Amino acid sequence: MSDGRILVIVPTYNELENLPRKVPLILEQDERIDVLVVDDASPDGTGALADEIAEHQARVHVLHRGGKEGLGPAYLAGFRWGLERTYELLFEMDADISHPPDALPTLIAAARDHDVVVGSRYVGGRINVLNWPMSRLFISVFGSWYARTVTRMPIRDATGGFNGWRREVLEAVGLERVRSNGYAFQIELKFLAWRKGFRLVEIPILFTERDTGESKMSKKIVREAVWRVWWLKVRDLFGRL
Ligand SMILES: Nc1nc2c(ncn2[C@@H]2O[C@H](COP(=O)(O)OP(=O)(O)O)[C@@H](O)[C@H]2O)c(=O)[nH]1
Ligand SMILES: [Mg+2]
Repeated sequence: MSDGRILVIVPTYNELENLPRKVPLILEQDERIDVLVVDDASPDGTGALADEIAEHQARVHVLHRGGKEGLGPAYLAGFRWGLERTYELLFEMDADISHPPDALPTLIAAARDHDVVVGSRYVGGRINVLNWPMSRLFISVFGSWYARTVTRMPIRDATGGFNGWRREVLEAVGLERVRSNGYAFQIELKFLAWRKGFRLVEIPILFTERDTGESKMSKKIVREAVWRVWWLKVRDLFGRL
């Protein structure tokens, strides 16, 4: 990363309370940062609130989509929006409090000599998660182990959603081939970058469960991740990446 512009993409679905808290915290981390909110027509009016924030803050942009299509398609739309402009580093980040904005400067600095910076809950010999029930923690830790074992990708937090991508990575992986929708989306994108030979690094972050609003995690999202890693592996074996 040189002095290039940075885009932090925040997908939203019913995040009325979280969004206005989160956006200023992101912007204050670095003056090169712009925020793009990608809202899937949230019934609670998050999209309209995002427009209002953008009206008062030139560094905030909003992409409205027709309906809830999942995290993957929302991020793909956000990445395309950023790549059409001059952003050099593009981040994914939840609208809730779970991904700490004050980790951004460390992640941005790490992107100077890496292509993908992964905000990771599971490096440094610790599990850095606060306020998750054991069941959720188990799914996440087991899921990361499972993804790592099946794909052989040396990333401990494969499903994590707080990641920064240098523009060249997103241009090289071929976003049009990305199919995953939920957590599998995070695994797929990291896997593609890794297989293309890009340099990934995990930086420890402390993940705190949201204090307001609802998680969109579902059994369907977990089921998708379970079969997708095999789909990735097979596609790779047949040289179709
Ligand atoms: N645009 C859009 N955002 C979504 C969708 N599903 C989840 N999100 C957002 O993606 C982020 C992560 O989802 P979240 O429910 O926090 O999942 P969790 O952190 O795994 O519990 C949050 O900012 C959500 O509002 C979706 O279908 N479309
Ligand atoms: Mg979340």
